[in-house]
Amino acid sequence: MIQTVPTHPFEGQKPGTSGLRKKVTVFQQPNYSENFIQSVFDVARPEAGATLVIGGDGRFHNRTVIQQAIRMAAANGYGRVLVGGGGILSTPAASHVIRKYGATGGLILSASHNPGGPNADFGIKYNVANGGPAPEGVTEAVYARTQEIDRWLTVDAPDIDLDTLGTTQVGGMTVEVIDPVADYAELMESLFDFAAIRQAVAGGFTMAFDAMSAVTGPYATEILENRLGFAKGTVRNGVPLEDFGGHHPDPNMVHAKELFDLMIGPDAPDFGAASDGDGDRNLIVGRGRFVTPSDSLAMLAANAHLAPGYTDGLKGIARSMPTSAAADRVAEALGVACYETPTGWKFFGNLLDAGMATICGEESAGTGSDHVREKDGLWAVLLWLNILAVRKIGVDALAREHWARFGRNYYARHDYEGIATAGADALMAELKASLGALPGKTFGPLAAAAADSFSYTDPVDGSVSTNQGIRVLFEGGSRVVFRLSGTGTQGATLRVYLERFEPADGRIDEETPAMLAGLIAAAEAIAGIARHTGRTAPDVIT
Ligand code: G16
Repeated sequence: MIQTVPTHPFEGQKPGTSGLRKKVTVFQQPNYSENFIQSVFDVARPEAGATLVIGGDGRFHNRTVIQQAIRMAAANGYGRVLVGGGGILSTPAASHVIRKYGATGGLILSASHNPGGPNADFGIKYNVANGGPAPEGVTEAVYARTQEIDRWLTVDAPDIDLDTLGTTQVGGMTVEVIDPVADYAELMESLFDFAAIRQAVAGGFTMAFDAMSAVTGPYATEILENRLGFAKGTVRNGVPLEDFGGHHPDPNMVHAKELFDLMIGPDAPDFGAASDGDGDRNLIVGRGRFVTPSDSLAMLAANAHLAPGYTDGLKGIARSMPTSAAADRVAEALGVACYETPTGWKFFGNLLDAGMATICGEESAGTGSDHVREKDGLWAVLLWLNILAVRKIGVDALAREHWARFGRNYYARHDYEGIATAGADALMAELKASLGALPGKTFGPLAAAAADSFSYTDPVDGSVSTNQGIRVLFEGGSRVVFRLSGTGTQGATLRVYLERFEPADGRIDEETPAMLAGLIAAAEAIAGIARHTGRTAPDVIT
């Protein structure tokens, strides 16, 4: 059946770093989701019989869009859809399923760490055959298609039962409802030394994992409690809820405060971790020791060879530009390349496919490797557990040892959320115009050494991405970076990334806020944040 779009309902938004993200009410408009999904299919042009993976983070509206997408896939010539039981597939699990079963792509229904519920956010991401987010060429083509589309295709078929594993037919297409956890758990077991972790657990090693009522609950329960032997209750908020229990499923010190408070309090277990809405982000906090995502990347890279999946060492490390340079020092010590990419996981895909990098990370709590083509929250947790179990060391001791060898990059990100777009644009434009005058200027004890607008040339396909954030580098390796978010759903979000480097023989045992005070003042002097945004303090500090 061909459905003709009566008017043009698409409130255009260039798909950002993670697909299309809007309020649920926007997706509920007639033709809205269908228009976007059809545009994806029109661009993907699946060969007859191709396999499509569908799953989401369980948020409100997930099941509705899954049923729509299944009928549309049948009408668009797909031969098989693999859909996660209950409509569930974490983003990294979806990436793995796409790769493992040779699918041509997958629809991941999630607004990641944004809140869920009838009045909150929803999203649709399209991943391609390598399991990774659609590259810019594809997202641009999908966007262009949404601007001209005038019909979508569907078949007349009832909803399928998403809660019973097994195979059914929809309009001549096979739909398999698969166990969302099994393939992923098997992959993790192949990468990590589960026996060593089990032994540590048997020896009294304890942890708390906060699934934030989001998608990782079933994965964490199966892997941590059932397979690794952690006590029942180790996984908290382990049942995915459509509104994430009213919380913001973003694993940082603000939104995972309960876990954070536990870990710095007197009853802390040995290890604490959390993941986000769709399971690709991670928070790592040891007893009394928060590990910044940038440090986590560096520490994992320095010790990855202790896990069976990485015994051959790393081919290279990649980090997004705003992520601290801690990983660069590890790469140097290992004698491998370190790539600096724009923000967004899709930029790692080519490096991973080409075998140029093994481990990647972003300051926004994303870490992962070439095992899939997405960042992977539980993967990071398991690599940490593997390293701690083999080395018989705690998080704090490992961090201190790391800094004593490589030096320490004190780090924080200040977010100014929901600011007026005009003010945000003016701030960036003014900043860009002033870059030439910055080198040589001093801000208290800080002397600016260089400043630029970051652009990236992909070493694999030569594509160029410009305007990826403003970098101001100071003498001695400290930095401030200014960037506008590409994933917000209201107004603009300004991100200010602050990084102070202290060499191994410097002040490596101080409190972060005090160490960054000078940089915060410099950022204000350089960019006029209060003048442009009307804000004197950030909304979120991570
Ligand atoms: C933010 C982060 C990025 C991340 C992106 C998507 O983007 O800063 O590092 O890649 O979210 O993350 P997720 O896949 O978890 O939604 P932005 O543009 O808002 O800074």
